[in-house]
Amino acid sequence: MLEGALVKINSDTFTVKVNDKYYDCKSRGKIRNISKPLVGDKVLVNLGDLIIEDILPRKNALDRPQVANIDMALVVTSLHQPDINLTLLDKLLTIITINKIEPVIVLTKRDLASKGELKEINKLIKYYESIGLKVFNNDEISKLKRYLKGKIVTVCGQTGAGKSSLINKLDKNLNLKTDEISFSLNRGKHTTRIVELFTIDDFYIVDTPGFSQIDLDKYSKEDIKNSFKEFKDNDCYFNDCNHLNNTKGCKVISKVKDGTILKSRYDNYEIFMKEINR
Ligand SMILES: Nc1nc2c(ncn2[C@@H]2O[C@H](COP(=O)(O)OP(=O)(O)O)[C@@H](O)[C@H]2O)c(=O)[nH]1
Ligand SMILES: [Mg+2]
Ligand SMILES: [Zn+2]
Repeated sequence: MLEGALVKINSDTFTVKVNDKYYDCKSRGKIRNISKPLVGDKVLVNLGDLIIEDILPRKNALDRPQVANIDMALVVTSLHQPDINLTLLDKLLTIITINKIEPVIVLTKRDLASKGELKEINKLIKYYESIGLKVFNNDEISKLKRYLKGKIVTVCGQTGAGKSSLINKLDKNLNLKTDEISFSLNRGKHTTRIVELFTIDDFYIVDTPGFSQIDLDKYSKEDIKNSFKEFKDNDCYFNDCNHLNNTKGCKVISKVKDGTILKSRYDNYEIFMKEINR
């Protein structure tokens, strides 16, 4: 058996890259307790009968998009069409961080924003950078490429934000369809959803259809709290302070009041904490 990378799933055909060659394989079905291999999985294949025999332990696995072993996620965020949605942005940052993936913000459609809006956006960018995030514009392609070197990358963000367009800019040969409502082919009985990891220069990237609804159900309040990096190292009166009420000397809340912590970040934190009941 040989080790390879699962780079494409088209219905029940799994394309595995072994030593730079591609093999279309089938899966044996349930492997240990994993129901289905995911794009990004490292797998052991039997090249005699083209069967995936085993899935190596995963670093992480996401539901939306369905991918494994991701190092970085580009949170593609348009300023207009669709309008920037800070709650969705923060939610994606939270989910990605909890899954031990580095989130990277990529802003698109700056050309559709007014001067005044760009001024506000620049303030936002400064804030996100101050909490340790990388922020790129979708025209900073060579800079972005250098940052993705050696990584397995996914894109995420709303439908229409410019994810496929961005990947096309990263690799001029790809020609991914843009403006696609859905990745489904053969609508109807046999709906096929293709997930594919593209090799570009020295990194891998997977395109995914967009979404606007995601839920935080499977995460805990502790996870959510820890994903807000700027809330850490604030010695609130209570060590286990959830930063949700102001009566007991909460340093986070006082920093929101004095503007050190961005109000929208705190508001979204409150929304997420209310959304889950654990
Ligand atoms: N004005 C403008 N349009 C863009 C930009 N990036 C992408 N688009 C357009 O936005 C639409 C949706 O892009 P697409 O890449 O399909 O979005 P996806 O759904 O996130 O994959 C397409 O018509 C693109 O041409 C941008 O920076 N500026
Ligand atoms: Mg797309
Ligand atoms: Zn607190």
